[in-house]
Amino acid sequence: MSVRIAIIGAGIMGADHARIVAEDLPGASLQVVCDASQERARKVADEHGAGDVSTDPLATIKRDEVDAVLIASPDETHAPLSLAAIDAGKPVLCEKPLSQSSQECLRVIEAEVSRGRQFVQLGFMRRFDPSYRDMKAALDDGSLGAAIMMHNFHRNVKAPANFTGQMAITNSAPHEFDVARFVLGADYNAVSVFQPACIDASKTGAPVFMVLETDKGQLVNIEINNNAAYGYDVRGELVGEKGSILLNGPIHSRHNSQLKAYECYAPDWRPRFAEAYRLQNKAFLTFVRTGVFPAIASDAWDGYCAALVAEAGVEALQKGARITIPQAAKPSLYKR
Ligand code: ISE
Repeated sequence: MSVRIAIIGAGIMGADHARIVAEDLPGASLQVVCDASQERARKVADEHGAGDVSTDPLATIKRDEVDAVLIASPDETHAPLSLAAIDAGKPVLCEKPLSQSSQECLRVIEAEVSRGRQFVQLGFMRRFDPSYRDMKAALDDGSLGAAIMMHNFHRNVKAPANFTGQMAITNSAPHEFDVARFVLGADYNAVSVFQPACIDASKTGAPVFMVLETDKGQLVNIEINNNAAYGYDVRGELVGEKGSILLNGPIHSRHNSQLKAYECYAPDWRPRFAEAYRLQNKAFLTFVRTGVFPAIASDAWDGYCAALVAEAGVEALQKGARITIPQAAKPSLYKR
């Protein structure tokens, strides 16, 4: 039996998930596309052969002919819609962040704990990216020695008009908060945030530079630059006592022209992380079928941990101070 999926949100990520379900997910079918704009939902539904469209997310989640839900609507709807899916007893793949508020993440965690099982797989897709997985494997097999530092660069071409300096921390950097925590197998103790003195910090997408300290004594630095102009560029290097490992993006070709050789950058994250999204969504399908939470996927607890860092990061930026990150006790449901 095919797993019937409802996609909530038909924007840039909803459309991409609809394409993945339609083209790359044998065993899944696109049942409904739901969006506040009927026209946008219809466009995505027609492009990817969905059975129906809707403008009501809560009714969509409850439909009998929907087995699982994929949430790709605006950030502030992620937690309320995840709660609705849990209430309906349906597994959900929710785009990151789970919430920008750690308290709201806790409500999702409480809902799962009270039902005694996990429903929410969180879309921190980088955990499935082959280059980050190589990084984690190199650390786990001992070839790097103990990890000391992780350097991260996250650059977008141009920040969307609504992007504030705060969103660099609450919307973009959570990818690094999560994947560095995953690779290092560590939690964070403290965060400091800097901005170059030479920039206009009030400008949409102004860059931030963050330094995180882990509970294993490592340093993780993250540059977020959402107005990098030249391309979508994510870099990372993990430095160990015996060596280091650098991420490589998927580069399929090299151009030779006018005495130059060059490679091209993607305009946004979708091509760079296409394989990660595909593998993540495949893992979600297996989760829906078997009820076994995917071993490497992010869950509601990981979403909570990312939100704690984001909150501390915003405070660190506002106060210009190093902020300690509260440690919380993980419920046994999330111990893997
Ligand atoms: C965006 O929301 C994403 O999730 C992308 O993966 C990330 O690269 C970008 O910075 C975010 O704004």
